[in-house]
Amino acid sequence: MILDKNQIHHFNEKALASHQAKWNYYKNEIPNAEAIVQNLAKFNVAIPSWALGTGGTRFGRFSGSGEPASLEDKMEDVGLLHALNGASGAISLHIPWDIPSDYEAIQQKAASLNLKFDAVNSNTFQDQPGQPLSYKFGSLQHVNTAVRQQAIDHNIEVINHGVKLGSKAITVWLSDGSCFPGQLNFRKAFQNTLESLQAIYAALPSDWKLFVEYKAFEPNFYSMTVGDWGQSLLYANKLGPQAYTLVDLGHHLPNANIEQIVSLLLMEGKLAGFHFNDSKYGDDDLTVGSIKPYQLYLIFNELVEGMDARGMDHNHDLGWMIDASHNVKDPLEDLLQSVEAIMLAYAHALLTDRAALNTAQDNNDVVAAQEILQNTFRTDVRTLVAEARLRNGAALQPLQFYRQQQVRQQLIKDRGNSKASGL
Ligand code: RM4
Ligand code: MN
Ligand code: MN
Repeated sequence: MILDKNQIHHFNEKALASHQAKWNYYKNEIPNAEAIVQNLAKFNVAIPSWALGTGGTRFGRFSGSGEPASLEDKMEDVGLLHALNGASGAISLHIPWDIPSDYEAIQQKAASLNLKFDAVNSNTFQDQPGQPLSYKFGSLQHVNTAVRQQAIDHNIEVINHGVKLGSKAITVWLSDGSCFPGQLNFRKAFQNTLESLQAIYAALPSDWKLFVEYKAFEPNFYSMTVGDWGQSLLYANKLGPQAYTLVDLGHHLPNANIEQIVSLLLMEGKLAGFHFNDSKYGDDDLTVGSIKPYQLYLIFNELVEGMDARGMDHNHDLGWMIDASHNVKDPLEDLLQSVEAIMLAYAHALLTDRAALNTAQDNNDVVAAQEILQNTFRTDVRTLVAEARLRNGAALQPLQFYRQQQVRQQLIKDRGNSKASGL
């Protein structure tokens, strides 16, 4: 389903007068409102192909309807999101779930939907039908060289798919680890993983990046071989300048200070980017900003501060992606909420009075520092985000548009009860 931009335009007209009144107020109220809107209008967050279908848990999966069944459908769904919010102009593919049959046709489709291909993802956390060797006891860490080689070859194949689509990065997330004390020799598992990653790194085109994603636990419950940012950074540093640490918000132990982790990774020039989601207990994959919006702002505050300190381009120099999968929501509605939450946090970070915060920090004025952050967070920036959408020709109120125009019902009509492939 391809959205007609005139429909969006028509829809916006009804909300325009009220929006203009708010924008006129906020552009006088907020000192750098215009600059913030310009930054927001340039910002894009990639959508992972596996977030477009209803996810499941190990207890079951309650599929939705009208879900995308093919890569083409998935791209159309992201195209829909991008038309609605003007900030979802990239899709991230997972191999082997999304192997294109005709690269040229896929590239043309991407161009027609105004989409780019974000990082490609490898999958050595499942066994695929017909796969000769099993990943039950790990992939890049495996005690058997042949299993490691199979996993290396898969990652190189993923890079080759990505090259043909114009991706510029591969994300390696490993489920490797152990479930019981004594199962693994930690040092050997690390060394095997490092050597395997080195073989993958050697196959990287010179303008590519390799993202090493860490996760504290699950599916292994005693040790994870890339378990935290320290281990990921060890690999990234040993691999070389094209390797970076990728932060997935849900991959930390509860209460981890993610904003501090981000700040130091940026300082070292080793932050790859983000997988956004939110969590209450673990890797819950809840909607970003739905549980801890203040933490999301604090993270963005460090991101903007650190990127500006290094003269980095906010939109291009880090990888921004959502990584979530839901059981109880329409995935497209959820993704609209996700992008909105990210844009709000980014707007708040841009709004933060950096000079005043520096002064407060230099004077040990704890109260002033806290006031600056909390006043910023309590400022309503929704109108700025809407204004950025309007300038991009997107919908002033994406979710309302989606519901009023009955987009899901239309998708069900077009696709029937199809269920997304992937997770
Ligand atoms: C994992 C991890 C990866 C993604 C898979 C589907 O939990 O976050 O980024 O490849 O899920
Ligand atoms: Mn992730
Ligand atoms: Mn995850």
